[in-house]
Amino acid sequence: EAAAKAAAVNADTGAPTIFDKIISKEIPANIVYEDEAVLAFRDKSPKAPVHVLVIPKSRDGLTELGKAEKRHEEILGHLLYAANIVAEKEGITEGFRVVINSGPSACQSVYHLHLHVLGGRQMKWPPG
Ligand code: DGP
Repeated sequence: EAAAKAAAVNADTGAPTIFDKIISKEIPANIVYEDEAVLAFRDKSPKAPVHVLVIPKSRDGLTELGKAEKRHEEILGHLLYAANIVAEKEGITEGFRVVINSGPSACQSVYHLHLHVLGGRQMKWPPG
């Protein structure tokens, strides 16, 4: 099954990810918001009419949320606040969802912490 396959294939190795190349603008991304600490860009495989990823520009050990330490509190708050700025900019104020997949069992595939901001359609609960 898909989750088991992802768990087998993807694990946190600490290696650089594709997001480093997006941050350095080496590969293009459709950027919707940026400030000194975070970058928000459209997911290349959108799961909703609005699907934006919000990432810290400096990974600083935050390969996944499960690796968060006390020193990351400020950037974690900054990311969540930026998610709301993205939602406002995208006009999905009637409702949106923020998702963080942490680790293989959650199907995380890119090991640079990222928030998914999803909206523009009715969401279902519980997620799969
Ligand atoms: P996750 O499964 O939570 O690790 O989500 C990773 C997301 O990253 C996934 O929805 C697809 C997206 N993604 C992967 N590579 C790229 C890329 O090169 N560009 C963009 N825009 N999104 C990417």
